Amino acid sequence: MNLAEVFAVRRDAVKRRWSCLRSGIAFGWPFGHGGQYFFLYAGVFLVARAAGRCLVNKLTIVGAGLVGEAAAQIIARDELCRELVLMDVQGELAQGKALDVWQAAVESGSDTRVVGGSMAELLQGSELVVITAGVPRKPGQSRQDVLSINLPILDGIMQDINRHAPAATVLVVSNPVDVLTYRACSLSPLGRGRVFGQAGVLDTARMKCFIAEETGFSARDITALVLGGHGDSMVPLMRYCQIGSVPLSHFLTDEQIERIVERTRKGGGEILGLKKMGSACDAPGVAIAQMVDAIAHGRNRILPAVAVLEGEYGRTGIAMGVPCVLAQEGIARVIELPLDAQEQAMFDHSADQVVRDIAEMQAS
Ligand code: LAC
Repeated sequence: MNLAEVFAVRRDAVKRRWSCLRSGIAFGWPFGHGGQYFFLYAGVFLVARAAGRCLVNKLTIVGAGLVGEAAAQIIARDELCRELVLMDVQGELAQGKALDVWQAAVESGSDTRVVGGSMAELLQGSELVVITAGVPRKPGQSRQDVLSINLPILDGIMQDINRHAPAATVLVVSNPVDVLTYRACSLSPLGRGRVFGQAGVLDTARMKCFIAEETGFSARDITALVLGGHGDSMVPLMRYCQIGSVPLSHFLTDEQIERIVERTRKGGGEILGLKKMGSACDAPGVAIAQMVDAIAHGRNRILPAVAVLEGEYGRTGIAMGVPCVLAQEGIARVIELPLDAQEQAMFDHSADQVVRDIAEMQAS
């Protein structure tokens, strides 16, 4: 089902409930004002629910590993779609996790249905597909080191999407995410607005966390921004970070800020080094769910996303983290921020690394 059809379904649901509301008021008439008001309030509630609930009918997460499962839990709990599919080459594992996630969601009062399996046909009718499949890096490896394993996996998934869910918006999460997003976009007819990646929401969350730790202030009041490739050369833009609308430099010294920048750049590696058996999964899961929420509700949020650049920041033929307007249709706009000379140099350094990684992918 494409988005226009989803809207048609929502419109019909609203219409049906509106007509029930009118019949309810008529039915309540003989019971006096009490009866009418009861049906009026119940009807308004149902119409509002029909209009405002999740706009995604079917969402598939390909890859039922720890990140896919963490994202699934939030997506199902928050009813961000009606039907959630967990797909994995290990079909029974996906089925088991789907049951577990579904039962947890039911406990939270959610009506999202969750199914699992391995068959590509499960993608049929998906409006949004999140790709988390592939191997995570091991301690000491860079994200690019898992390219040779994850590239053929992504290629196969894109083939399945093009066959079974050709109109689906695609959110790439598997690493190396910049390279794989570029690849996915080049394999899809939908363009960069509908095929993009997640990295910056996670990197920004990490930076907010470190700023909260260093200052002792509530993370709620912290706004932050990380651009560039999802690697150790990512670009935390400290000039755009604020706490309660006050620039960060008001509270922290240059040395403290530099420490936060370094820790953010290596945030994924820090967790991997400690866990040893696997990389981060909970925060990436929340980051995915935030992007899905922005799409499902058409919120027009400004979030960093891995986007194919078409001249922005002086770059083409590359995908990397930039601030975007995330709307119902996907990326509605890439926001080009004015960078000072130092920021532009950091951005270029990060972009050059991604260019090398993409060249390696193309040569393989
Ligand atoms: C991280 C991996 C998931 O940054 O890319 O934790």
